Amino acid sequence: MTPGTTRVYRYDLPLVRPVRVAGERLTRRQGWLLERADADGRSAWGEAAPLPGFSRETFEEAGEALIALCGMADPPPDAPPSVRFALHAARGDHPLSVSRRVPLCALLRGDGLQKLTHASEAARKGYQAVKLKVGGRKVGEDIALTSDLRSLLSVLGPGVAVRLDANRAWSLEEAEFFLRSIMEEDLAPVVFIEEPLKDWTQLPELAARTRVPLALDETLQEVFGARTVSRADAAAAFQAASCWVWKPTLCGPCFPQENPGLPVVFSAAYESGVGIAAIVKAAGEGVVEPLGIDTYAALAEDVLARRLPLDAPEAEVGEVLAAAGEVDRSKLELVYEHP
Ligand code: OSB
Ligand code: MG
Repeated sequence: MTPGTTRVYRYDLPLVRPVRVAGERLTRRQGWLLERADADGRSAWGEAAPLPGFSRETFEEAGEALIALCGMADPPPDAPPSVRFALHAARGDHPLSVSRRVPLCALLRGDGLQKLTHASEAARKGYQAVKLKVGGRKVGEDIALTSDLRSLLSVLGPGVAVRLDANRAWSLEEAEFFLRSIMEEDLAPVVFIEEPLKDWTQLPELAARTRVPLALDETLQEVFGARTVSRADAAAAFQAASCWVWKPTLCGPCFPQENPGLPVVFSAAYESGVGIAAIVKAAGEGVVEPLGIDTYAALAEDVLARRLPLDAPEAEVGEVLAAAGEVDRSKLELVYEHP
């Protein structure tokens, strides 16, 4: 690589409205950007933005690790996942196919009624998938809302798939009750439920008792991101899963060999446009499942000069990467520069 300049910046962006993640209430989003400028002045960017409530590394720890490691081409495997993601993206290698279109999933927002309104708009616009968060209300209310959503979609947009995500809210009994209740109906399809169980080691038992496909998210973060669970210990849960939800900020950038050919959903954790574009780029290299990057809509401002073109059922990888190349440095605070 031509010698150039490496810079680390801090950003702090307002959200459209506060978001609840893992019991934390976020009103702003903070993170770090890495810029590698080559001798010709071309820059490649990466982002390290640990998500409070999810990431094990703190914001400060990520910044320190990014500055310590930013000279390396390949970070050590035990570096924080958000930092590994930033370093990988800032390598700036070209994607295999920039002209590719990737489908997007709409993350349903607001209270119950607003979620249904959002879903009907998404169906009208042609989205193939919508995602409903469950587990945060009484199980009976979740069953009713899921049923209302699926009834609506079965009328409005045949072909709109429903994704559910319980973020490990339930006991085995609660999850079984919920999944059996929603299995009885013949409505818009539930393609998977992410992480229904408080105790992820019971996933094989739940899979044996129910038929709704199970997707892994937090379990992958623990195995590949935080590395608090060994691959061997996760083997049975991997077997029970029908889909992997992969968040590069929380799992690390590189999709592991262990995936036994299951569908992969690339997903976001409220990154800025720089991180979101890196996810689109990774997904554009082969994945066809609708991307879970609608967290981008929660940002009231971005670090980019113009917003990424993601407010549609599909995104063009090349257009997203072009927009992500124009970083607005007035939104950034320079914290490190070398040489
Ligand atoms: O559990 O999937 C999650 C965003 C931040 C933290 C956790 C999660 C999410 C999302 C992203 O749901 C949106 C998506 O995956 O479609
Ligand atoms: Mg999830």
